[in-house]
Amino acid sequence: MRLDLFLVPLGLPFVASLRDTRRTPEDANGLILKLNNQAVEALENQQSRAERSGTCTLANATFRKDWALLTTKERTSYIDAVKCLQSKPSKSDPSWAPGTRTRYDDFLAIHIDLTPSIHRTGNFLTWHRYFVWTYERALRDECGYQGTQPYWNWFAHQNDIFQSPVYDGSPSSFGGNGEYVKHAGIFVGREGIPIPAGEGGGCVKDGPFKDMVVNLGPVRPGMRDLPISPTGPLGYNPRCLRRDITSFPMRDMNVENLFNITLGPASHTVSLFQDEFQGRFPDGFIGMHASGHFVAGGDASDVFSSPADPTFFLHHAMVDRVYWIWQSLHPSSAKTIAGTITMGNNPPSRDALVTDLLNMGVNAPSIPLEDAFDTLGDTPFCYIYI
Ligand SMILES: [Cu+2]
Repeated sequence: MRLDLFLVPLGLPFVASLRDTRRTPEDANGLILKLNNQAVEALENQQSRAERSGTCTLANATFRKDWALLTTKERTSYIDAVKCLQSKPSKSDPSWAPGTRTRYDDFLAIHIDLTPSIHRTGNFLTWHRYFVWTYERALRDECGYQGTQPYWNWFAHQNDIFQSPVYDGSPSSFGGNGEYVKHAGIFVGREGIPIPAGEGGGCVKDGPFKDMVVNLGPVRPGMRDLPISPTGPLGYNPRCLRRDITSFPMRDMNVENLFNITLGPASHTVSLFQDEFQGRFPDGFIGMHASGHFVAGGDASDVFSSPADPTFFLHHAMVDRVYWIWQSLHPSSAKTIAGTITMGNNPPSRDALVTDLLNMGVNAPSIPLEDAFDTLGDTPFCYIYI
């Protein structure tokens, strides 16, 4: 595919760097780095033209970084903080979520409970932005973590996911594959796009989360051989963390799809952007957001209980990074939303509003959706991606 055919006129400041982008269209990793730089430049330009204001600026924002670029010590401190959250007692009301035992479960529980109203909805991007930020804050405030929320760069180690520092099974990773369990494969969405079974499927067998106990779910696992929780979506169902890591969904993490949603035809409106990003399952297109979940298989393949796998938060930081890039490069659309308040508008519902509240349960106060548009300014947030 010739990417230059998709180039669309943008503001003048971008022209030179876009030409530069055009010269390396074969490499998604090269493209995302250039886009990230352009996003920072765009924010700088907005700031210098006084189009941006507020207490958080580029000068005092924190940086969210690629997991691969953290030192071993930094990775270990993040992992230690996650394990700390998994050891602190839950704050959730047991009459609402009887299965929660830990602070980590409090995050899993609110995601399970709200799943039908936070995916393929008008609030998908902003709700998950606030969710990841709230988790980052809990790691820092409740578990002494000094760093920022890292992201999993999808565009490295695509052909050999087991070499990724996220999944290489080392003590400074999130562990590798599950034990081999024969199963019928993994299926995406109600449409059931098939992903072939890999060499895992059972309990994660190495790394820091080998003995992790998952207390809630599964609710609707894509790996359909996983038994659904007998105690209901928020009931107590302790078990190991399961994975079937596969490179198969990485085929959608390519330069064409990245270009399409950031600069190409699918970048022109938030509706096109988010739909293409989340996948078009009836067309058999998994898309980058869903693909990142299905790489890990197992518990991560369940749209409800995917945060059971701690890699969820690295994956969703990357989703947020792409959203942040798109917003920076498309300032006139950056504060728009599209979609309703039910998953894929099923059942049919009203349009989402920027005044709708983003609900984090016990994890943080609810905020209006419009307060989550910007990661700088006068919002709860104060970060950029590098
Ligand atoms: Cu989600």
